[in-house]
Amino acid sequence: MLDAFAKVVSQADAKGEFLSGAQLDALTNMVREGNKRLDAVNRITANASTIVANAARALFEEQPQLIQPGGNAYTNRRMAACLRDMEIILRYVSYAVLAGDSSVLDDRCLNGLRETYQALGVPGGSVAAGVQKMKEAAVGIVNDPNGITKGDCSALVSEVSSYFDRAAAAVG
Ligand code: PEB
Repeated sequence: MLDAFAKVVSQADAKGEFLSGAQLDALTNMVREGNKRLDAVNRITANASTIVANAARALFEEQPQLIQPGGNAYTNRRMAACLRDMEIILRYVSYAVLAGDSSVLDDRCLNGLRETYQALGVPGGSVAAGVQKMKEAAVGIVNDPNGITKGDCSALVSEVSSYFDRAAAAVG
């Protein structure tokens, strides 16, 4: 599990080199923009249950077969497992946003997840659709101009989006 700092250190160390100017510039920028990142993590974290519930509701509206008899979210047990899975994925995305690196998401959540879903008979494409809906909700919340100092969050938002895309691609 790496963060943006540990990542460049391990890359430089593997080559036996000092950190490059470009690497230091990128990290300096990350520190300078750090409050935006923390605000984004804070907003995703504070709204996690809303993000999960709304995404799940939208997913079941779009794919009602999931909640019909024989569907993969039919019965309370499976519904609970599904909501829990979405929450787990969102939690690891929030860690990746904080770390500025996807390795925590990759190593602890996505690694082997496709195979797990195949073994369980859970449709990965539907999980991916649910993750995309969480992305839309999270981006909307991160970009909400209310109650926050206005600034350019486009780079951060595209980074946040990339972690959701990564999760969706890992199972879809
Ligand atoms: C992954 N999900 C399920 C299981 C596991 C995971 C290991 C089997 C064990 C169990 O049921 O608890 N666990 C989960 C995860 C990590 C982890 C992400 C990462 C660290 O440790 N059903 C649907 C939707 C989808 C869904 C498409 C979006 O209709 C999910 C939610 N996951 C789902 C369901 C089950 C499951 C288990 C329904 C139960 C499957 C079953 O027992 O039939």
